[in-house]
Amino acid sequence: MVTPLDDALAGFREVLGPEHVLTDSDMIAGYVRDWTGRWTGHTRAVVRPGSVEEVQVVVRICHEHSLPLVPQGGNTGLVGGSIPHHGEVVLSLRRLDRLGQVDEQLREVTVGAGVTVAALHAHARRAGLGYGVDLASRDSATIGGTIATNAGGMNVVAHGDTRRQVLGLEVVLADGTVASRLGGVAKQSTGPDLFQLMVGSEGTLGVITAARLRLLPRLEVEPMVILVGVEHLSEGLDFLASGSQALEFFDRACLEAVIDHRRLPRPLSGDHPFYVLVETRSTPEVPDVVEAVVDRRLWAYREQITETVNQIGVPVKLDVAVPLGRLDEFAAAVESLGLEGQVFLFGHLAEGNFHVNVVGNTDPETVVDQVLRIVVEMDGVIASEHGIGVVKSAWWRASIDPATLAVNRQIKEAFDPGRILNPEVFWGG
Ligand code: FAD
Ligand code: 2HG
Ligand code: ZN
Repeated sequence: MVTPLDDALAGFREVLGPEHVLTDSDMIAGYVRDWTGRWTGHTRAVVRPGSVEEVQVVVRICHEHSLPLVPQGGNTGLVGGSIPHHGEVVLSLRRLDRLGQVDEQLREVTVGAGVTVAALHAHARRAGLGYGVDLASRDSATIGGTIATNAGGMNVVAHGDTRRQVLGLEVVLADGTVASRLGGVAKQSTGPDLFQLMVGSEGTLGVITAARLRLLPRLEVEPMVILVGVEHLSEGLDFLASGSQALEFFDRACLEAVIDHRRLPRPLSGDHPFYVLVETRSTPEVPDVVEAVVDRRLWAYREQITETVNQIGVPVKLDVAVPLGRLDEFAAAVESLGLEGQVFLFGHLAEGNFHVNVVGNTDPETVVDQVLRIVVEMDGVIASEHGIGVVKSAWWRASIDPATLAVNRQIKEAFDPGRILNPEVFWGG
């Protein structure tokens, strides 16, 4: 008997060519497992369109056969939102990697959704410009994925999150039609902005195929990077000088793990509960009581934490933020939970962001509940930059106000009445 899926697969092959419809289990393994190794899904097919027209055909076929699909970029997402949990078709956008010509006057560029963040940086640099978002997953994370998750990264304090860089998008909607705004006009006031709704929608409202992005002038002065040992995280905020490009932190457990597993030298002679990393173009005042060192290579201690934690074991990851006045209170509250396993705290200090990583814990759901309860009690946010995915969908529905939740339901219904676009994210579980 020919099933709707068999019929759809035949349609995909006809349009994309069999080489871009992967069904072999070895070939699809890297698309069904998330980056941390916490989730492994399953699918009959990974489809790899090479143009917006091909994306349209794939989505239209899924629409006609009521087949759910999961859009996927670099598969570096950390909330379980990029893999097929229930046999969804995986729609890989990596082949949409066209780099448009940089408009040096407007400082803008149009790129395909599958362009990596690193490739965009290199492209902008060749035109004497820069891109405002940078993150350690830059070699794999795609522009489409970073828009779909509203990624933050290391330079939010200076340039804002991904949303701030997006001027327009091209999006394939759930029925296969295309909505597009990629024109290079600096300002417009033409009604509600459908494209900004796509930012942070995690593949649940449309498939992003291209983006018009803001670029930055490159500054001639090389920033300096300073690492400071502190007793309390709140002391780190003193280093938030004008001209700060980044203000990051990690705890003792992170430093020891990175030194151990990545064979890096100890950066400071003393042992401190927390370490604050500042990248700045102006010289901040470092009080005599703290130990500090200046060197560009210091970024390695912060950027290599995620990979190091994965080397130690499969982590439970939480990405939250609390008001800046409550940093020490939050760190103490997490410690007082006495969580089973190894706990690592690090994050983007300037945004009150904490990445709470726990390895060797036998009850991940309880860790999520305990930490998120503290966050909500402290008026924080349960997802600071990685998104909701599957890991926080129930918490998201329970913790946002009922009116906002109701509007979100209506938006989902309007964009995706057949519920084929990444159905597990936000609404599953
Ligand atoms: P994927 O993982 O493939 O997908 C993520 C989500 O976006 C999924 O819900 C997917 O369905 C959706 N999606 C992907 N592409 C599209 C598209 N074209 N259209 C519609 N929906 C789409 N994140 C940060 O915010 N800041 C950091 O500093 C940071 N550092 C990281 C460091 C490491 C080492 C790693 C592994 C991850 C890090 N991340 C960070 C998380 C991750 O890189 C980001 O969430 C990134 O935005 C995901 O991009 P991606 O292309 O890999 O998307
Ligand atoms: C970072 O800031 C990333 O390094 C990853 O957002 C965080 O691994 C994590 O939990
Ligand atoms: Zn982060």
